[in-house]
Amino acid sequence: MGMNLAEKIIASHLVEGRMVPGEEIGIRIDQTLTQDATGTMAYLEFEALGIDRVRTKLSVSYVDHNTLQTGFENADDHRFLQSIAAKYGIIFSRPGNGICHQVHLERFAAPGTTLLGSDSHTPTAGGIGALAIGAGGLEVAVAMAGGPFYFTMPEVIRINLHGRLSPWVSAKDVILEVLRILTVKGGVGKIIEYGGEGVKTLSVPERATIANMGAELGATTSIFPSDEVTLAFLKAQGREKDWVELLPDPDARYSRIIDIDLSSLEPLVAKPHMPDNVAKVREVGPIKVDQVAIGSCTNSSYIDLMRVAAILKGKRVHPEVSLVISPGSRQVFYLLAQNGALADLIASGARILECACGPCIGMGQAPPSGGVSLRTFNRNFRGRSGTADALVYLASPETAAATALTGVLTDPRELGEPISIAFPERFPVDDGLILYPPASSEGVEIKRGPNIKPLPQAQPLPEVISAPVLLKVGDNITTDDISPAGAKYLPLRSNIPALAEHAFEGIDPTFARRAKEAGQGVIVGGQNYGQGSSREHAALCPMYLGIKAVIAKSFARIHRSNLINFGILPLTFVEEKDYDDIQPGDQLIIDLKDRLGGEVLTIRNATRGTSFKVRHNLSPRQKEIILAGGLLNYTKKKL
Ligand code: MIC
Ligand code: SF4
Repeated sequence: MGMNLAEKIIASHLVEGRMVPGEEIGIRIDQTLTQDATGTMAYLEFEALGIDRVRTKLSVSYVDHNTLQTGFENADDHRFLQSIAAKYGIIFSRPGNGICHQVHLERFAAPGTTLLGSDSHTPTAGGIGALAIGAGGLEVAVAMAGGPFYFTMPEVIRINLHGRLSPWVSAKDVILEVLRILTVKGGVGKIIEYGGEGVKTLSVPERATIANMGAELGATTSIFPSDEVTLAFLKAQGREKDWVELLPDPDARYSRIIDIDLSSLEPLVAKPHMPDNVAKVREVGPIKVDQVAIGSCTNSSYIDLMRVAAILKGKRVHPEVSLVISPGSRQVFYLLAQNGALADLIASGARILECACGPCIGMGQAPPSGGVSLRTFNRNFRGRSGTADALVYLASPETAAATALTGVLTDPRELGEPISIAFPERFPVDDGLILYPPASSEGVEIKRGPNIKPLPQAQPLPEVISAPVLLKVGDNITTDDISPAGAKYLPLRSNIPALAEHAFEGIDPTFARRAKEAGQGVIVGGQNYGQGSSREHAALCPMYLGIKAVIAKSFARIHRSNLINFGILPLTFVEEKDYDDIQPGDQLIIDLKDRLGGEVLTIRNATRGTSFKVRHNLSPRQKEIILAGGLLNYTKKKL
């Protein structure tokens, strides 16, 4: 039987399990990436594993999230990361070099390889034909130590792209259409594989835009074939040696096939506050916009920003719009400066930011109170912009640039004659901000500032959990809800005691205090609990506050693994209606005396005198992890 792309890469990296959807498998990881906001924790965890050098083919540590240095914290983190990279044989991408996913695509990602990254948008590299998966920092640390990465073998959905995009419609509109069809839960437990003759009309960065936002579908990853277009991109980066052709077999099988006619798409927008709340720009109409933000790992490639520059050339940003632009990488930024496009952007009145995540993660440029912000980013969760009551819309760079000129949401097709940007045959390659580690780590000293706090230790679960429901939340709770992002919190990513004070702050500001008073607690959630980022802080902070279990209708993949890795039990309701009968404050008794032997557990609600059933769905390996008190303890025993 023929194999699809995902199966081909998994088969060539499989170390444990069978490639049967729903079964746990372990694969060998060729490359890893981290960014600073998750990296500090990942490297503390790597250190705790006690290995002297990374065992992957290539591991890169990027600094792109916390680049605002308003205090010593982020600067200390950067210095720690640089020194620990040198110590353990990791490549270090200095602040200013760009956003991890964009730089990785340009300089390191390769078709047919596996990449594990401590960031949920790691699947961006699926645009080049890599099997790229986002995970918690600890899982990336284990992969750096040479351990396999374990996950549930997903189903593979095929999306056939037909025809070609009309003028003014771009890759962002393709993925917004997929989000409209599948929703933010539609990709859970799935890999999205793109194919069809329409793929040939998309460059690698355009494919990467589509793969990037597969994270918003909840997908394990997204992947494109590696073809002549991939080869041309790698050649332009001076990396043709990394190319291999990678196509699915003609008789490959898929669990579902979706057809999208590229020529029928028009400019789309995701309305507040979810990336799947998609509508046609022309139908939403000319709402007034206060801020336009262009950049992020989704849409800040050379082609994206050249199109923006061409739209803005000779024109002026609307007086009531603040337009901010962050180039995705130093390579892109340099090219724009070299060919004059940067001058067009500056002349138009755009505010140029550095090559980093910036406003995407709330590091500066919060919109005004109650304001409308149109962004080329991938997430518009409530509060993520830094302004609690802002309304954030997501759209393509073309729609964003058109809107910056008019001050109201504008369909770029109104701009008239289409623009065409040629893809450079050769990018200016300068890896000057990429530091390779010394051959030997002897004498390399790890520099720890006062913001680098020791790793909190997970405790093995008690025989009986008797704990109150500290919080009951609804569907689609994000990791931003659990452990907020933004300029106030990111500097605390290596300081769990301080960060934990802010857990669930936007939902219930008394949560941290109540949790500490109770000593032990349970959280009750709805569907897709923990969607969004890979930050393990969303598990570490609750663990630090004494949370022992989360009972939800369903979980997002990365967050569920993070809970297990830090010794918190993720449980799902057997009957979803039991969710309705639990109230905050109820005392729950979870008996674990049979050490999770049975698949189904009965939980007693001592406050109401009732009982209900939950499932743990843990693989034998995950059971051992939880019972050992988390992945770190478990791995140390195995190494
Ligand atoms: C995000 O987009 O939310 C982040 C910041 O990149 C996160 C990682 C983090 O929280 O550090 C992600 O998506 O994994
Ligand atoms: Fe950075 Fe935003 Fe991409 Fe996350 S989604 S990696 S914060 S640019």
